[in-house]
Amino acid sequence: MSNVTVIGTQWGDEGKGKIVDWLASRADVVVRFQGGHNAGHTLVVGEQTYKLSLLPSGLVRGKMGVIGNGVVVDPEALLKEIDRVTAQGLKVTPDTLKIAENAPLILPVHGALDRAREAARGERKIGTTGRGIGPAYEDKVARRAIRLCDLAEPETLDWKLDELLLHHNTLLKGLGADTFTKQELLDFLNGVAPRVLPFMAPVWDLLDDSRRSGSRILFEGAQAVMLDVDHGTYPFVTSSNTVAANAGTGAGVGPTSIGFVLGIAKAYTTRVGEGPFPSELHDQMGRTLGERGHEFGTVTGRPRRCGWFDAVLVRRAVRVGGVNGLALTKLDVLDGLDEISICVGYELDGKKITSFPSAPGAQQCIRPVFETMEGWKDSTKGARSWAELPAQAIKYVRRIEELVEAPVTLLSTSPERDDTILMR
Ligand code: 2SA
Ligand code: MG
Repeated sequence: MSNVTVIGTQWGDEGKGKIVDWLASRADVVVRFQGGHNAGHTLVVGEQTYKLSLLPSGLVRGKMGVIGNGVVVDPEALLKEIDRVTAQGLKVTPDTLKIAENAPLILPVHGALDRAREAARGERKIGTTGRGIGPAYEDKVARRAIRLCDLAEPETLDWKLDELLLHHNTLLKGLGADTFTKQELLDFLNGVAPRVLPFMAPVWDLLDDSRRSGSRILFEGAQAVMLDVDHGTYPFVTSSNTVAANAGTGAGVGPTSIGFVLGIAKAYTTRVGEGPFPSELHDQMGRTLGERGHEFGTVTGRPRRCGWFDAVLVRRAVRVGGVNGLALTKLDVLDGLDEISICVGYELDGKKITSFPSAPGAQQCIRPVFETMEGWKDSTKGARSWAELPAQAIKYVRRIEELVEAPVTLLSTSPERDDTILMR
């Protein structure tokens, strides 16, 4: 295996954690390149279940974990997560975890602003995780972020925080929320610095060395293409680029290092938070998928909205995301259903369309056009070879490949790492 980049092709929670874990055993370095602790990756290893938010999944397999500059790092959340997984028996040390010097930090003001804005939006809320992700990325682009390397120059924090607070306190006041003092933030930063700084490293340099020495790098995406700030269902998106191209920018490597792009797709569709979801099921079938698939957010515990597989959206994700092959997950959730539908197009103002519109108004009012297939009675759960799959399940997988115009290269049949079928 050369380098691999894993991205979600729907709205997140496609089961990236398990696939990344499966691939991590074949990689040397695992790199996060965007997002922050809004991600939630569940890894089941024997009796242990690890819930990771910010840490690269490879740490669970004893591989080096890298947090790239494209990630926004909440130092407090990072330390809590390190403590939690350490208590579960993992070793997270400055030798096994490296964090980019130029990674922007999430400060308590960011979470406060995120939540105050969401409350003020009322009905029009985005449904963010409330973790300060958006405001932290805004500060990066506005050139007022505090970055990890700034902790090593504490004398500069004073004026940097003045500039940052001028902006944030004005907004917080306008929203009727509590403001912050410079001293509070200084105490926060000086408090975390001694524990966080040892993980700081020139990640770009280290990854370039890895590449030259033939080490295999796995880039671990968070969220998904439909949540990409450019290509997703804007404004109901996260604040980073989730497409594979950003693995280069967000880690400090060139585009040729990204390797094979593996898109993860769930055999049906889920979404947490607000925003358009054409194939959503508001009936008993939607609830059945949610119950069988245990569809609750890893980070926030929010119930996920459920619907049929939307081939139009995944085809878009394949094309803009740069996907070479798909890993299809949670097929077993569909076991035993009489009929299964796939969204193959939409209707807008009485006309059939085969592409997802860009304008939010049109995205909200399109209606799905479904194609329905016969289901299968036998179980696919835990299948480890193609031959163990019911004929109808194979037909379903083949139809998805045709519709999304990408091969299914991996099939995941349970949360267990070894219940994975390599198709080609
Ligand atoms: P944010 O907090 O600014 O990134 O939220 C903006 C939108 O992005 C969505 N989003 C997510 N969707 C699915 N899974 C995510 N991570 C957690 C998980 C979610 C959880 O993997 O389970 O625990 O609830 C994730 N992170 C962000 C979010 O719902 C908004 O629509
Ligand atoms: Mg998740």
